[in-house]
Amino acid sequence: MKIHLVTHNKHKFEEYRLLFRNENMEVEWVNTEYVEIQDDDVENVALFSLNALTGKIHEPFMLEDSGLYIKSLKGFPGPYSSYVNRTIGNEGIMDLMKNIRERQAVFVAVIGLRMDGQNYLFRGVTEGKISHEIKGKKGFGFDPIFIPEGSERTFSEMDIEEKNRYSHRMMAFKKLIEFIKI
Ligand code: ITT
Repeated sequence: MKIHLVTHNKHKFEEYRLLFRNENMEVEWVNTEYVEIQDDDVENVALFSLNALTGKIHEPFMLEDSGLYIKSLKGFPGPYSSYVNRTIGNEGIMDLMKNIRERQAVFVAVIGLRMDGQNYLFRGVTEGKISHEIKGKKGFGFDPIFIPEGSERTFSEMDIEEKNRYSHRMMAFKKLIEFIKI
């Protein structure tokens, strides 16, 4: 079975390509424009997008909505991660956290799958912390400021294989694969 992955983000696609390859499955990148609503709940965003794309993309298809939730900032930027990343960026988050010792954060990914005329959601979570400085050159988005639990390095200091061992994306993917393989 080949799954179509709808995303604008080529890094996301690359990470999924390796995850699928390890399962001997193929994923095809669909870089299509679609409206992403803003909602406090990432699951709602994913569901809305699935419905908006139904009939336009070959099934089975999937998309993923993710966000970074920083505990001391009451979960900010969460569902607004994309906007915050584009506007204040990692420097802005470093500034917001300058005098904050509590660095705990979680990365959340929700995969929306459209298969056999139905919608399915799979959530992955990675616990970790916000680094004290921007570090690393690889990856994208908040990778240079996020250190997953079990490591002392940011996602940006890891290659994709290593990031995939810790990531929220991998956690959601594992649930997707378990479901598909039944
Ligand atoms: P889509 O086209 O798939 O929506 P996107 O990059 O807009 O691509 P999201 O809306 O799901 O993806 O991501 C929200 C924000 O969180 C965005 O700014 C990403 O850069 C960031 N993000 C998501 N996953 C990340 C990861 O694994 N590492 C670093 N930043 C990540």
